[in-house]
Amino acid sequence: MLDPSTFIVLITGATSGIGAATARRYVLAGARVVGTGRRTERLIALRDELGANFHPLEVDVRDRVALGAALDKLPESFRNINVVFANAGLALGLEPAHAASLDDWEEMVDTNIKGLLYTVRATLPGMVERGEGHVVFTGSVAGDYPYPGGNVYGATKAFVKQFALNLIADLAGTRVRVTNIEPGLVETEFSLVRFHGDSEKSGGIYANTQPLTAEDIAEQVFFVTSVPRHVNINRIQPFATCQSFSPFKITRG
Ligand code: NDP
Ligand code: 8X3
Repeated sequence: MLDPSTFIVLITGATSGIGAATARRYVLAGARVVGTGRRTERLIALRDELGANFHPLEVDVRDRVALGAALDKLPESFRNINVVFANAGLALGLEPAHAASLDDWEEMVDTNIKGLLYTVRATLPGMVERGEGHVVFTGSVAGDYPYPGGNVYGATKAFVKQFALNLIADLAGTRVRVTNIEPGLVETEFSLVRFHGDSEKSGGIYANTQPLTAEDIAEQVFFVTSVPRHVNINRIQPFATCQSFSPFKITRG
């Protein structure tokens, strides 16, 4: 397994959920982590908790200019990023397509697709030049399986899945690895965000279940990046044991 103290990790969406848990996992293992998000106070709290090996970077991934500038200004000891965890993302709404909000759709596309692309494009050349690196995405089961109301969210994650595979094709011979992690139900602030802050609705999603935790996913991110350099795990799809599939819905009459 690789020595985690050699990792300089960029995590987008480190202010909450999977990103925050992953930042903790890496720093506690001895890595240096640049953690991004829009909520500065949360980044500062993480810095207070994790110490100098965590570098907070307040930036909105939808702003490609600001993202590029912020990464260019990183202190020397955080500059040579060799693990990029492009994780920032969100679902907004669960309405059917004919009733969904176009603003919600645009924000998901801008964050989950374009923000992820900006993150990759800003960091990939350095990793290719240095001849090592790893790009990890937070995809989703929603990129594989349709469900009512998953319309644009699922489509953004299908984009991420295919982009990951195409990156693997482009990066052949560069020693830069790519993994798409595609979780099922994970209890984070995800549903609270999806339902625009309605905690009753979001609580209902996890009621009487044992969902995956953010720490479960963090462990898997850490694992896929720690395996020896000749191993590339293309995809991994962790489900909660309580989660499964439904039969096809057939409208009769
Ligand atoms: P959280 O809502 O807890 O975390 C989302 C993170 O994304 C926050 O840190 C948030 O930071 C960040 N983020 C959102 N929009 C932006 C933006 N425009 N710029 C910068 N950061 C942004 O949810 P999760 O931890 O669950 O979500 C992380 C990823 O996991 C997402 O891509 C999600 O789609 C995916 N996922 C989640 C699953 C689940 O069931 N929870 C299952 C499968 C995939 P801030 O608001 O401070 O900017
Ligand atoms: C999050 C999982 O099933 O809510 O990506 O879309 S789901």
